[in-house]
Amino acid sequence: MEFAKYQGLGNDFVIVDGRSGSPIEPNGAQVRQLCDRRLGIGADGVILALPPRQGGDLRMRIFNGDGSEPEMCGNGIRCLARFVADQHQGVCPDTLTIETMAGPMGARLQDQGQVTVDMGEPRLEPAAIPTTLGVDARQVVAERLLVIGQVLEVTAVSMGNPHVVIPVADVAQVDLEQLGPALETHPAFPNRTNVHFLQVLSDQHHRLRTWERGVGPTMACGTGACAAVVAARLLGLGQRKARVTLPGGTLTVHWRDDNHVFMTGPAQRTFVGQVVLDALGAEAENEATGDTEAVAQAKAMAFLANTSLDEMLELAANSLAQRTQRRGGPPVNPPGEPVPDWDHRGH
Ligand code: ZDP
Repeated sequence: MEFAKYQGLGNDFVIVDGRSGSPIEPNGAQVRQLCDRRLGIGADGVILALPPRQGGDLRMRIFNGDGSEPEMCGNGIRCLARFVADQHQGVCPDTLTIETMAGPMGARLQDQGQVTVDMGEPRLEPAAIPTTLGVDARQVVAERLLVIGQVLEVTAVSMGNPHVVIPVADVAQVDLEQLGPALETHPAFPNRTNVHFLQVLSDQHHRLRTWERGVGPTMACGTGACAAVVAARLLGLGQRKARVTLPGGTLTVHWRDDNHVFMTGPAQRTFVGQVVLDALGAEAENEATGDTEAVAQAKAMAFLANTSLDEMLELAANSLAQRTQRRGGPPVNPPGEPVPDWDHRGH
């Protein structure tokens, strides 16, 4: 199968052209392996270019590295627009309408490898995120949330996909590996969420560190940069137009007065090649369904993040008691009583 690799600020994607020929439908295991930097090609996600359904130029599907399918992807859509332009031998229209699960997005090819995307309108209602925070509110701004023993003030924005933004004094001090997954899988976000820590450099320039849903820490997140500018504005920390500096570089975001968010940044082809799909079947054979592992992992993370040590010990004790009783052994002793030596009775 032929593929191209593109990157935008170090957020990298395998792009497969499914605009002609038979439809392609990768399973979760195949996506994970394509994204694996040793067992496959290596990428943060896989993007499919597909024929349009609603009068656009093409349709985009995107998969995260864990095999899950998000609604939208900002860096990915810039990469896809550049991919389409690179495929064109002759003149390519400089504006493309790309259909996504979050609606049609307009992408304009600019000079010097830059692409501007009309990312549509942010959604702020709790149900649109979705989140259980601020149920009766119109928006979720600086809501307090307990995450692994810390109270964080989170602002939630949907750019088609869910984001939470947390202002901090210094993003370098944030323990992303701990807080990222705990927030991603927090029960307050039923579809999980992308997580961003925001440092205000000025009212027109922010620094962002991202933990992406279904991926982990990435060099950049386009939808996240848009969500961050919207959140900063809602919090009174920034203007509607601002630069956002991510580990991989800087995007320009403009939340216009007509409520549309425009994002400008680079997109670049890094290589093209062929991948042997037969070699990608191995992991798939060991799994009943593509999503099982991702979902199980998310549940485990949520459990770990949101269960106290005492609760875990109690659960473990209960489950030991149940298993012991199923095996016909004596009930497990309440704490403080001596443990009988029943294991030698032929178990
Ligand atoms: O919403 C999600 O699950 C994200 N991981 C999708 C990918 C977002 C992306 N990094 C972006 O730039 O918007 C591609």
